[in-house]
Amino acid sequence: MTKAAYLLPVVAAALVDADGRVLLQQRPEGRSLAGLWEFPGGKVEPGETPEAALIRELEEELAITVPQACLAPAAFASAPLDDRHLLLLLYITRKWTGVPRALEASALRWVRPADMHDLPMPPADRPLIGLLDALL
Ligand code: 523
Repeated sequence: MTKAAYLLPVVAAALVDADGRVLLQQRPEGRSLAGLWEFPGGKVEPGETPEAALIRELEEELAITVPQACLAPAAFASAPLDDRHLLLLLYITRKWTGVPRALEASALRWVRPADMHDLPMPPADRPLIGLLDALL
């Protein structure tokens, strides 16, 4: 029997500032996709809703709090990951409390969507740039 397709759900946020720039974080050394600039987020754990997972990840990674009502589902993209498919769900938010700090990433950067094309980004994040460019 062929192996069933296995989707790995991952949630991420486009945090948008007053100038229309979006926060990207650089994946640290020693992790998969090290050095690439990603939308902050992570895996949805078993039993978690995607929104709860994203709120948790943003607290763990950036020390910010995002109210669930401020998370707008925006787009999704997929990319092969080993023998699975990563399914990346992107939410846009313009409201949070706290100042983002790189608790897990090696660096943070506010970037205009048009300038993201020049940055190395994970394969699932890259297709989402065009949407942000059109929306922001
Ligand atoms: N991505 C990804 N884009 C993106 C995020 C937040 C995550 O492509 N914006 C990928 C990177 C990993 C997987 O999704 O392959 C899980 O992300 P994360 O940050 O939870 O991964 P790690 O580093 O905790 O787990 P490993 O992949 O095992 O290193």
